[in-house]
Amino acid sequence: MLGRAITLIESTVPAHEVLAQEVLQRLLPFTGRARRVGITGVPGVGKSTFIEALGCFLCGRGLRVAVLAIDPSSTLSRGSILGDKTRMERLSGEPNAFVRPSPSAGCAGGVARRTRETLWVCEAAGFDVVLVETVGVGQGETALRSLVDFFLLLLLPGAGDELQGIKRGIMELADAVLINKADGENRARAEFARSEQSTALHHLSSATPGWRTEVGLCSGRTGEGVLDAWATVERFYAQLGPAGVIAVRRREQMVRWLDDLVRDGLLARFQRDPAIRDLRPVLDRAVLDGEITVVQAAMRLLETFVTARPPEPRT
Ligand SMILES: Nc1nc2c(ncn2[C@@H]2O[C@H](COP(=O)(O)OP(=O)(O)OP(=O)(O)O)[C@@H](O)[C@H]2O)c(=O)[nH]1
Ligand SMILES: [Mg+2]
Repeated sequence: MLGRAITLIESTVPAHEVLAQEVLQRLLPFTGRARRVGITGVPGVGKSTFIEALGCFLCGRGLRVAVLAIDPSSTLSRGSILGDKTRMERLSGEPNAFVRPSPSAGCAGGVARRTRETLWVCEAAGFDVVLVETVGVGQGETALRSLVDFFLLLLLPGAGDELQGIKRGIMELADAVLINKADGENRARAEFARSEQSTALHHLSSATPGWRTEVGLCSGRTGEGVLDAWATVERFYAQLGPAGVIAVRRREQMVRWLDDLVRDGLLARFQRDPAIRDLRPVLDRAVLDGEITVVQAAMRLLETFVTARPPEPRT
């Protein structure tokens, strides 16, 4: 049932979209009860392995765990979805776990279009923890940050910051930074990376008011540090939950999402408006020929859009 609801939500068939929103509206009262944790890092940093270790640990504690793995590669080769799934074989076999790979299919930033709603459906289905895995590729982190409470950044020991695409902006989104694969020969390098990142973080502002971003070590392979990582998440909720910080964050996320949807929707309508399509090349030329200013051209386009537009046919 859960899988079918998510498939409905991911559908781009207009009739499905209407039905999906009806389903979501009814589920809304049952949402909001899970720990929402986002996990990101460069390809191969060990996100899936870490999530599997964490997920199994949480299931062992009697918690119900949903994993939404956003799979950007599936836009190119649809087969890779299954690749990721098999990599969480152990967790997928847990009766209290639900692993769902979502193709990000052309979505900016590698976060699937419907991840937020899928997360709500998982909450309504009674999951205590929702873990969202996404590959860190620039915008992806910001998109992920906008739909989780706690944001965990995994780093590799020894790889240079540039190689890992670590930018100040991304460090500032994290509630915890873990140097992963801190096992075997990597151990010493991981220790070094930890102290480096701790120092770097001192100069950055924290992602969540009232919370200092922590840097730790872990190994998804051996399971070391996974328990500590979860203890950090629990401390985060214990410390910030009663203060209302998480509730405020969630409200802000909703309002910002509404803004985004309206803006995207307006832009899409604008771009496919027949009058705009006719006028645009004419104005482009006029601007380039120096006949009118860019501001004048923009005003004409907007004026045309709001006045001369027949109502859209319903699809
Ligand atoms: N030594 C060591 N290797 C690890 C660890 N975790 C993962 N690996 C290895 O690193 C590789 C990538 O692991 P994944 O868990 O698939 O990494 P990922 O970040 O999910 O990768 P993408 O989903 O492709 O972005 C695999 O070959 C793992 O066996 C770890 O804790 N220690
Ligand atoms: Mg993965």
